Amino acid sequence: QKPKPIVIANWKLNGGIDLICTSVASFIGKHFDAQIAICPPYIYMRDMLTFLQHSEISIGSQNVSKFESGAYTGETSAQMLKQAGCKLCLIGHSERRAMFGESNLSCQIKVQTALNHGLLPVLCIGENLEERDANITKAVIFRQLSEGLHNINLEGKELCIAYEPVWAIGTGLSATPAMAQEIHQFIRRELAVLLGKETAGRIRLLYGGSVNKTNARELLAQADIDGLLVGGASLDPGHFLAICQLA
Ligand code: G2H
Repeated sequence: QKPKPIVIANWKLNGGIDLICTSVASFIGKHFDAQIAICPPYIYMRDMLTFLQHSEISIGSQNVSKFESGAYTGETSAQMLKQAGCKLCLIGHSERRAMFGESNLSCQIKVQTALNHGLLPVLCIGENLEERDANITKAVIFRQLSEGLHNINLEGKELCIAYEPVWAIGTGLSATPAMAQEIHQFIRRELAVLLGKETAGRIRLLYGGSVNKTNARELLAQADIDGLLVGGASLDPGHFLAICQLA
């Protein structure tokens, strides 16, 4: 039996008051079979949390500091996010790895920090085109998992893994459902080795990379795909709503 699906919108550095208003209008009062979350830029979180407080939508962050507090200009801590009402945080998105120096080690610290403060960490992993062409996709993913989850104890805690092949992000070139399933199955197997079979079975695995309302259903139908991480298509609330209703 598959766990409850989860669909997460990642607005990245996009959105504004208009998108907040249309999203709230689209989502309020709706029931979903899946868990739905939106990760807006930090500055919009409070508005979203207030407007969506009586809805089924959770709010998440696109990043989290590895530090607790102190002289770390520009950072937002897990405790602050939790206290504000956030439920989850993305960690190690490929854009943060590629452009902001995020490493497997910093991801590991962030996963632990998020867990310590009761946030659901969504650890993002995936190979780039060069790595896929060099046939080292599985080695890259294994390393991201084993280093990113090193010494993490998930007893009584929840974790999600988002597999996002970098070549599929924002390109319109989604992985085929079969390609995604092959890697998700590999991830599930490696998680079982790293964390035990029972834990691996309850970690929800999300696919991300050019997800839209046309490919969402078939992706979700795969045995090891438990959810979706949606970027570009989530900036159109009607489109994102359609994806959520498929889950
Ligand atoms: C991958 C995804 C959301 P998009 O980054 O995290 O973006 O759906 O635009 O490929």
